[in-house]
Amino acid sequence: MEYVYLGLAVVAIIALLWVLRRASDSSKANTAASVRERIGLEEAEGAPRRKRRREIEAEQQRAAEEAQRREEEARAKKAKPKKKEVEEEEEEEEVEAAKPEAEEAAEEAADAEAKAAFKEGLTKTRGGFVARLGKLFGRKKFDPAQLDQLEEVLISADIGPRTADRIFQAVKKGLSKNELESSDQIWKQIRKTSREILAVETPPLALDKKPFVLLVLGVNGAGKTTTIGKLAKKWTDEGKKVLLAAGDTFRAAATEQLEVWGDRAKVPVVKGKPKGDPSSVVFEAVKRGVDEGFDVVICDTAGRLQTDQGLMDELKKIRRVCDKALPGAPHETWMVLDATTGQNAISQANKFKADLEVTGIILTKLDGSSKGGVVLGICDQLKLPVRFVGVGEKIGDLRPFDSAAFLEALYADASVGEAA
Ligand SMILES: Nc1nc2c(ncn2[C@@H]2O[C@H](COP(=O)(O)OP(=O)(O)OP(=O)(O)O)[C@@H](O)[C@H]2O)c(=O)[nH]1
Ligand SMILES: [Mg+2]
Repeated sequence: MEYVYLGLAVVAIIALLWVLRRASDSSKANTAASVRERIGLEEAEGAPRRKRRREIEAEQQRAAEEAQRREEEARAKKAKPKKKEVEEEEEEEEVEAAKPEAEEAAEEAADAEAKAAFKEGLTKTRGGFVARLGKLFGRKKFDPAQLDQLEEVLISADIGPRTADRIFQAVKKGLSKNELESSDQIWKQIRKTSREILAVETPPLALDKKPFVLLVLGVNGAGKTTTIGKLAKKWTDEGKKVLLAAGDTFRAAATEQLEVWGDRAKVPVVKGKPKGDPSSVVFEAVKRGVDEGFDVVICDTAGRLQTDQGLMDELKKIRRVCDKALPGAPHETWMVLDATTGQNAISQANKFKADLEVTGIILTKLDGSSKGGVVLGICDQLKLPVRFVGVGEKIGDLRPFDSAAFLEALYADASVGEAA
């Protein structure tokens, strides 16, 4: 009996142990899940995964949209550039077509402006010897017996006796007996000869030199400093970097006068000491022009008479010093002549030219002169090109010399309509 009880007890214990083990297993599983849930592990690991998946999906969506957008753009571009290209081509064609037109219009405007300026500037000259010629050849038919009067008028024209004779002989010997009876033919011959006289060889300005050095000289009060101011403005407006040299250390206030023009043209001025050596001012200016990359250096000088040997030698020294500072400089030496002085200007220039290798002329004060015909004498006797003409005291009153416009203006009242 004892053995039966013992057996039952063992079975009961085994059954109990089995039940306990099952209970323990299920409790372990529940606890782990709840703990993981409680500490948020499930959330912490699951959320990013879900988030990444969402992000990946969003990225894929964006990529698809981007690809579609690019494709649409590419399609649109294929159609658009054609239109754009056509428009651009059309625009280019229009610009090309408009360019010569614009240039032509600008040239015409400049021509008209030059003609008007010359016409205005030569008013007094036209009222002088040209008016007297007009009286002589006023009628269609001319009496050759009056030919001597033509010589007289030409001599009084202040163009120099040699030039007066050249024109006179061209009429007298160049025309037939019949032609000499026609005022129109005589006017034609005067114009033709004047045109030949003005056809002086004019080499292009070497403004491409770096810097282009210009020496300006002439007698007292001719208009050197004023012209330098006008040139500085003109070339600055054309985009050049201009420097001025106050080489007139002789006359009190000459440097200040140049500085005033420098301010107006907005260009710097190299100056020296009063009564100092003008050569050293010019040397310093040319050196600075080279070192600082100026395009143009214009050197003013003191006014002097061609008869003053000391002052003429000073100009020679200035020239030598220019060449030391920049071999080849000065590239041009321009003589400023006052148109109101008439043929005196020609004899002055002859002496300067012989001593100083003058390469060009600037004729000032044409606006106030009745002796504008002196241009004919200058070109005929000096064989120097007239580069510019001063037609007033203001900074813009400078015109490039245009022989055709000049002759047209000079003989504007002549009876023959044909352009000179
Ligand atoms: N009407 C007129 N006057 C001018 C012209 N050019 C210069 N002048 C005047 O002429 C006078 C003399 O001009 P400046 O430039 O001082 O002459 P300059 O040759 O430098 O004189 P110096 O330095 O004394 O030798 C001034 O009163 C200028 O206004 C011009 O084209 N027309
Ligand atoms: Mg001066």
